[in-house]
Amino acid sequence: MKTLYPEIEPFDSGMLKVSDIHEIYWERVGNPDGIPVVFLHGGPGGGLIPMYRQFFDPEAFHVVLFDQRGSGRSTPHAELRENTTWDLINDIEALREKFGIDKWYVFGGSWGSTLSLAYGINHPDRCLGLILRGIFLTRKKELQWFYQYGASEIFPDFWERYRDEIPEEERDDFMTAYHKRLTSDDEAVRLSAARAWSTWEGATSKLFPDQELVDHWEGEHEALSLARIECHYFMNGSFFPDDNYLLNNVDKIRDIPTVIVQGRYDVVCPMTSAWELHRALPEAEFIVVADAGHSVSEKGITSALVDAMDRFRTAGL
Ligand code: STX
Repeated sequence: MKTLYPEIEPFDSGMLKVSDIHEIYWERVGNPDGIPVVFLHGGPGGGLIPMYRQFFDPEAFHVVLFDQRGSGRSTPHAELRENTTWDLINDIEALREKFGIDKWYVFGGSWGSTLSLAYGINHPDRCLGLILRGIFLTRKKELQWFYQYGASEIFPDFWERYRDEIPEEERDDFMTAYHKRLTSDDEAVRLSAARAWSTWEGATSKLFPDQELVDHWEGEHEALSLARIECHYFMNGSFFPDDNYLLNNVDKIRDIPTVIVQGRYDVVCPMTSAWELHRALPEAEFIVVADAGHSVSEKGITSALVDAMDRFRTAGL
């Protein structure tokens, strides 16, 4: 079983202006002359936490992490304008160019896997490899499962708060009902909806629910960006041209070394999507963690990810 590398501080960090309104926070950890990696966080809207720096041998890798538009320390906070998947892909390219990187490993879980796949499909020549965890293709059936009906049957206790935020007459379409509240002019309405939405995800992310994770997503700053940005992206089909965009374009990434890590009991992003990706991309290494849910901090998932990067380190040197 592998564990995280020790806590580490960035050797460099800053803000990059990426549009008339947005500036994104970025940081670099590890060895500036090492093998480049870009880290893509989840949500969208989830932002960085310091633990994300610890999957990579700091002597071997040069890791670039950033808060996606509206997330974490990026400004303006929880902003939905000029905030699409295509904007994020362009931001990844802007960071790559800023640091003079030719190609890099792309490491992402959950929404980070969605964005990694979309980036790989559009910029395959820039990818040394893809490390994908908790596969999320943001298709209607995945959103329906988590936000309308399905996961509700597995976590009926936590579901109540998510459900009760919305009056009965609007419950046939939770996504639309939440979108209305998350974009309301009334700050109290926005925040209450954001907390109900975000804690649902926090509560269901681990095989064994973790109150600390729920409390984290109760925070005003965290809840507002995660809920508003997720709902905005999902209402818009993640801005993809069609529901099956990622699987339909998998040929474009076929030659990129890829590792897929999936918790068997992932309720946020059920294993079917990882399985369908595996079937469409049998060249990729496919690792099912037998005793894990969705969270990157579950032991088996952390171990598989650290091990994948350790193996790429050897291959890359
Ligand atoms: N959201 C999937 C996702 O990207 C539907 C994700 N799941 N949990 C997270 O992100 C946080 C860790 C940011 C809560």
